[in-house]
Amino acid sequence: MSNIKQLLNLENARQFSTISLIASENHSSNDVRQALSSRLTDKYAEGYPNRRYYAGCSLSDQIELYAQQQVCKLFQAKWANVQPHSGSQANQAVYLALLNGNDTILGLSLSHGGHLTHGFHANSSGKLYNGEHYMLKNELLDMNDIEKIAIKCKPKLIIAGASAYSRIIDWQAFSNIAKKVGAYLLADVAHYAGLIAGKAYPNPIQYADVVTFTTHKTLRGPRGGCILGTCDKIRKKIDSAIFPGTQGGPFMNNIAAKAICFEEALSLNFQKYASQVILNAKAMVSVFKKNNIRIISRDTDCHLINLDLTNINISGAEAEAKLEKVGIITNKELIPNDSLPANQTSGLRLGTAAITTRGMLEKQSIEIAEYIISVLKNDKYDVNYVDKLCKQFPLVN
Ligand code: DSN
Repeated sequence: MSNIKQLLNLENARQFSTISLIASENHSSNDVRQALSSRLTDKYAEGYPNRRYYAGCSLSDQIELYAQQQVCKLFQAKWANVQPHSGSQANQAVYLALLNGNDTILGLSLSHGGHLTHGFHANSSGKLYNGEHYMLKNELLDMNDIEKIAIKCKPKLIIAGASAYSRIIDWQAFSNIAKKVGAYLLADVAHYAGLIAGKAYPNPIQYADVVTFTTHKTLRGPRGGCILGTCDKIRKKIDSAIFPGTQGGPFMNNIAAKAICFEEALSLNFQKYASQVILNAKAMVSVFKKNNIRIISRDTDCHLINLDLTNINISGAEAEAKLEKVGIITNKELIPNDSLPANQTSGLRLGTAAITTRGMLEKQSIEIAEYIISVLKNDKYDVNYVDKLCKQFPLVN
């Protein structure tokens, strides 16, 4: 058994020498990772800026206020809570703030691309609250259908957002439905946050009562969560739901790293990055379509591509394993109305956030998609392709 330092070095080497197409992963900058390993990891700062339960927090206060200011600027929000340790804890705090036990929440079904925390029965969101779900219709969000379901189940909170939906989400239409049925609207933009920050995907801030997201996916920051809003009354409830409601001391090293990621995302370069992420995903889609591999929801408007592998007679689990052997890291994914169970799946989810961080453009995206098809179909392929590509596009920052 290797010691932990060896294992860390091996993980470094793994990331350098493989291509991550996991839609929820990215490669953070050196500055972000340096903040994570800073001495702030040692600091206790329970509470909020200027209202802490420990001494020695004046620098922590400045860092947290700066992170809040940067993220508000990035998303045009009025307030931010940058303390959530994860996206799940951000959502948990929203529910604690706005709901009573057993209230109804309405979100996209997990089996159609939703998230565990959107009311799935085995998650606390489905145990403590009554989780109702809408499904995709013809593999798209159908706002008329969602409205009918909302009228019928009278949710106290509607969740818009997904883990595996590749098209534009109509935030305004969700807001209209929420208003009509007297529900709060939560926009969970974990997947789309970086694209929204880079002005390449619509921002829900003016339509949702609360916006939650993770900072480590398309936003390319440290692993963590964040909550935004525009209404002061809701802010108070959210702040107390995070601390003391669901969390103790904030991870100040993580908050500093979030501040750096928000700063990075405010740059013009990040806007170029966000647009390129989508161009790369679209380039891949064109190759899959040409090769008769069905794209769930027909196309992509973001970093995400969901493939239906039925036409090439391979399950998502088999495809994931086969691709990992050649250095391409992906994840199996249920497709809507999948005939296979969740540990097999008929689908594979891909995302272009991490390869775009490495500097890859449409040309490489097309090549990678063609390579994936050859591997999955057992056609002839160059076993050294990934290694060469990784050397050509190293992790530099
Ligand atoms: N597990 C994340 C994803 O892969 O989409 C969501 O939390």
